[in-house]
Amino acid sequence: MAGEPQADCLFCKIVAGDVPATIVRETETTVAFRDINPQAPTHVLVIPKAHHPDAAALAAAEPQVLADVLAETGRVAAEEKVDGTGYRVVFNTGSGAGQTVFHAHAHVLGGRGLNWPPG
Ligand code: D5M
Repeated sequence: MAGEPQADCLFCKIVAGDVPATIVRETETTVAFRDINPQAPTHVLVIPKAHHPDAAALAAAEPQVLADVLAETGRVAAEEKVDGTGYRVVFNTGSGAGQTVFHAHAHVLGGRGLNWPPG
């Protein structure tokens, strides 16, 4: 069923506490933790606790939780003190766009200059 934990999902295991992560924020519906392979001085992932394979699926199934994820990206940016200089929120969606973990997640990247367009 949509939203149920998936046994083979790495981020569901982080939500369950079965895989360790450096958690920086948690709400009723979301978890934020540091990316294991940071691409910027601040690189935090914000995920819904519920399992949805990507942001589009999350938007379709639980739009309020997607709003919660987005609200959390702003709070992470403020706590990491990158909101003043600027930061980027990215949802890689589909393997062609670089998505490797198929549990919806927002990347929050900041703390250095960010080029546009992205690669
Ligand atoms: O982003 C998936 C991201 O997930 C990628 O930047 C690495 C990160 N990752 C993978 N495993 C872990 C663990 N165990 N902890 C923290 N971060 C992790 P994507 O947009 O799917 O390419």
